[in-house]
Amino acid sequence: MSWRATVLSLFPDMFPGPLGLSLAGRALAAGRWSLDARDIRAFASDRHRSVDDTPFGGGAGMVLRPDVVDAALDAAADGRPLVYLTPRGAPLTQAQVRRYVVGPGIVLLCGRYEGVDQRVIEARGLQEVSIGDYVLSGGELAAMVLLDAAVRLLPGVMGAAESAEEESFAGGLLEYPHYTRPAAWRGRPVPDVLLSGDHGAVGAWRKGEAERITRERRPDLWAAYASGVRPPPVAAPAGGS
Ligand code: 9D3
Repeated sequence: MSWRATVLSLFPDMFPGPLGLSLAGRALAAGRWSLDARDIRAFASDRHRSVDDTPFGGGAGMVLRPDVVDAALDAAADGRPLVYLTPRGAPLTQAQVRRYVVGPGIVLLCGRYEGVDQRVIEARGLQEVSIGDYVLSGGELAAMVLLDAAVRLLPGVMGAAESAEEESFAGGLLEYPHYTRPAAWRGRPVPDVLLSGDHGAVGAWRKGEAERITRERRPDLWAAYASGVRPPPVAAPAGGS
């Protein structure tokens, strides 16, 4: 009984896309999660198979019909959260991704055009989620982003080493810089402390760099960190070896 993702889209052929490769693709092949991308157009009821219509009140573009979207949701709904990807949704967070992952899976509705009729959003209690303040051409890439973030957290998908690293990183700071061989490259040496073998000094240097980078790039994260607020520790998954 693995984690199940159903995607409702007018472009189901976009899936699995990048989710069929690398970490997510290996987990998919291993049966740790499943992906079912369905065509919303299959739920159209008229002979022209229309899924959208002009907005009441006028204005540009088209709106997805509530009856068609409702039929598509009916065919997928089984208690999993129903999430509508939309630029006006609540910003996706790592905490929300963790909540999705501890459940049985997710149903993702991808918008196109101007969006979905408001009545079906309310009638089905859709959770509206955005992946950030920039404009995409549809919800499909946003759905893939959410699924990529979720799948890597499923038990057994990431190695134990990476999972442990994730925990130690969860300190509310951005990552420190990384270096590997060669020790000098194009006249740029690796910081001496990293070659010193002094693990205490290395740790202190990395913490200082993480703090500097966070202060420079993310004043929001820096303010929380500097005020002493720490992200809550992430619970270990049940049933892991
Ligand atoms: C031209 C229509 N826009 C008026 C301001 C609204 C609009 C609707 C749908 C703009 C883009 C889209 C398509 N985007 C998504 O479906 C989407 C999205 C996004 O664009 N940014 C961040 N997260 C998301 S989640 C879904």
